[in-house]
Amino acid sequence: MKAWRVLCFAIVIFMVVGRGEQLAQNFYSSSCPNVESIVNQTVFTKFNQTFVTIPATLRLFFHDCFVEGADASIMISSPNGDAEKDAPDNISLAGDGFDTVIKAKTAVEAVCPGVVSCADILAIAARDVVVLAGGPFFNVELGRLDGLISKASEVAGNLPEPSNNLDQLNALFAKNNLTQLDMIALSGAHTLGFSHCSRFSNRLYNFSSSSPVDPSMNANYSQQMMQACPPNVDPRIAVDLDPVTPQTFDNVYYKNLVAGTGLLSSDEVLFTNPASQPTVNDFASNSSDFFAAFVTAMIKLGRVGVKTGSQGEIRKDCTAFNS
Ligand code: HEM
Ligand SMILES: *[C@@H]1O[C@H](CO)[C@@H](O)[C@H](O)[C@H]1NC(C)=O
Ligand SMILES: *[C@@H]1O[C@H](CO)[C@@H](O)[C@H](O)[C@H]1NC(C)=O
Ligand SMILES: *[C@@H]1O[C@H](CO)[C@@H](O)[C@H](O)[C@H]1NC(C)=O
Ligand SMILES: *[C@@H]1O[C@H](CO)[C@@H](O)[C@H](O)[C@H]1NC(C)=O
Ligand SMILES: *[C@@H]1O[C@H](CO)[C@@H](O)[C@H](O)[C@H]1NC(C)=O
Ligand SMILES: *[C@@H]1O[C@H](CO)[C@@H](O)[C@H](O)[C@H]1NC(C)=O
Ligand SMILES: CC(=O)N[C@H]1CO[C@H](CO)[C@@H](O)[C@@H]1O
Repeated sequence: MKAWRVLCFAIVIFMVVGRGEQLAQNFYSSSCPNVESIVNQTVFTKFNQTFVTIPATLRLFFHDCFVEGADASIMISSPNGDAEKDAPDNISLAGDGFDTVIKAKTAVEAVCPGVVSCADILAIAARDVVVLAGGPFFNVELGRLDGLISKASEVAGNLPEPSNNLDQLNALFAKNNLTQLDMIALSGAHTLGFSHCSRFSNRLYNFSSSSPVDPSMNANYSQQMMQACPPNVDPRIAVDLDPVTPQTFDNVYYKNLVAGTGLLSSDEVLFTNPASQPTVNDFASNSSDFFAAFVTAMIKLGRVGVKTGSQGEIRKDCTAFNS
């Protein structure tokens, strides 16, 4: 009799304390059972309009998770221009990623109003774009709340820079509970999308010398990049991060690193540093090892800084805090 009460009490406590803290694949199975197919539908429609949907959404998820956690803080628009998305690093966040989440939220709200967080919609959409590009399917953990903080000033120092060395990359990912293996696998997202010339032109030009600055870049590739990105190039010009299969989620990114055709210094360093080279070699030769490591790392990325209880809310509009 008494043990029963204690057990019931324990269960109630667990339900209250544990609520939201534990992400679950079936989180919306009774409150919004079709959420994943609704998001998938929106992502597919948007992808059918523009391929940029894919890299834009994947990168948006990464930036969201690394600043204030996986809580859709990146989605907030501030009238003062001081939200996370307003930080200098944002310039390159393609608008199509934001648009994908906003459209999916509208579609989800029409069916299950006030139930599904923007953070979860972004996590589902990020998985869907990976699948659309030919990458691995995986079940997404759900149950995040949307955050209550979004500050441009918090971005600096929390996102990796293309000039980072291996130790710097590892330190930044470790802060987010991600290992070097996770970091190398997630960098494989650069099998898709573009980089603006300014993010790697320091690898091409040394104005007091005619030889390419960065000897780890394949000489033919650096010639091509110098043509694509001449000095004083229009700052809007961007080139494929994966020059071989830019629209396919595959392990060619790692083959490129082995060949010296990684575009960013932070990409190529994964091969040139002996501490990470064995993993790059493995992913370059074994696509299923890459896919498995990528899935593991994406799930861990989605657990970063998850908000619970009074730390969050289910936003009505992904771009504004509930008032
Ligand atoms: C490891 C450290 C990383 C660094 C230093 C880095 C840096 C960059 C830079 C400089 C760009 C080019 C932005 C531009 O000029 O438009 C870029 C693009 C991109 N990044 Fe990363 N990134 C890193 C990790 C990641 C991760 C973990 C993901 C996702 C899982 C990711 C996804 C992407 C995607 C998809 C693009 C292409 C965006 C587009 O075409 O719109 N990156 N990244
Ligand atoms: C894809 O786009 C084409 C036109 O570009 C349109 O005819 C078709 O209905 C679209 N399909 C979906 C599923 O949105
Ligand atoms: C999205 O839906 C399409 C069919 O409409 C399906 O082929 C695809 O596997 C779905 N993607 C995901 C990630 O569930
Ligand atoms: C640029 O070239 C000059 C002359 O060859 C050399 O002294 C200098 O170290 C180079 N700078 C970089 C960043 O490679
Ligand atoms: C550059 O291209 C030429 C001609 O295709 C080839 O012979 C040479 O091996 C390439 N060099 C490098 C460093 O890949
Ligand atoms: C890839 O690695 C796995 C073990 O991680 C192994 O079972 C598989 O045979 C390897 N595939 C290839 C093509 O080497
Ligand atoms: C990392 O994991 C620890 C232990 O689970 C957790 O307390 C911490 O909040 C996590 N950090 C982030 C940034 O998610
Ligand atoms: C696309 C976008 O929102 N760009 C903004 C990024 O932030 C700078 C300020 O740092 C704004 O000037 C851009 O308009």
